[in-house]
Amino acid sequence: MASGKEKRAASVSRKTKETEISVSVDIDGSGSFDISTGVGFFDHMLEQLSRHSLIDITVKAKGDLHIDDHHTVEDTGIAIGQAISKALGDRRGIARYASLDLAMDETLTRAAIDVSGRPFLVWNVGFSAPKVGTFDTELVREFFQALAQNAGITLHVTNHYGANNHHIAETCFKAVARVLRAATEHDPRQAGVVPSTKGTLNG
Ligand SMILES: [Mn+2]
Repeated sequence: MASGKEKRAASVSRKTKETEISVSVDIDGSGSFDISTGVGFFDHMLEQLSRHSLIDITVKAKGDLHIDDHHTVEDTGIAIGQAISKALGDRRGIARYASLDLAMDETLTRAAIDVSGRPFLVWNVGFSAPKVGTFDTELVREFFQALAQNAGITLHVTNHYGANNHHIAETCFKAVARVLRAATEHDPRQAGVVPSTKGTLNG
């Protein structure tokens, strides 16, 4: 019954022939970040994820950007997901579910989450251009697929409408940040209890 007393923080280092990545997260942080992936737009998105989830996130990634951004984005998603899962431990006392619609100028995007231990991504987001600046818009999905798989979360993301692809991508990160914050928050009415009739949220 020590819920809320353990520090919900973790670090993960991951090295392959394609990428070398170190990630630290603190679930109960203040949204401070130190992010460097070598991909400017992706850094900007991960900063939104930290700032609006209030999860402190440090990312140092060195990837094979001479090929493209794919490995770096996907493997960063894997490492952040693994760090979040590790930090959440047995997920005792969390709210578990959250959803919201997030507006940004002309764009509206919905995210719904179940911090269930069961990885699943439902992705209803389309882009009208293959790139934002030099960033491949299809990598937004790749990131969230890796995050959901490795964090052990069910995540549904739907873009209702939007004209600007930068805004569409950014609302995905901000909406997921907000539901991640709400669903991993301690629920005082179920302090110390795993919020599942099955008794476990570890898959
Ligand atoms: Mn922006």
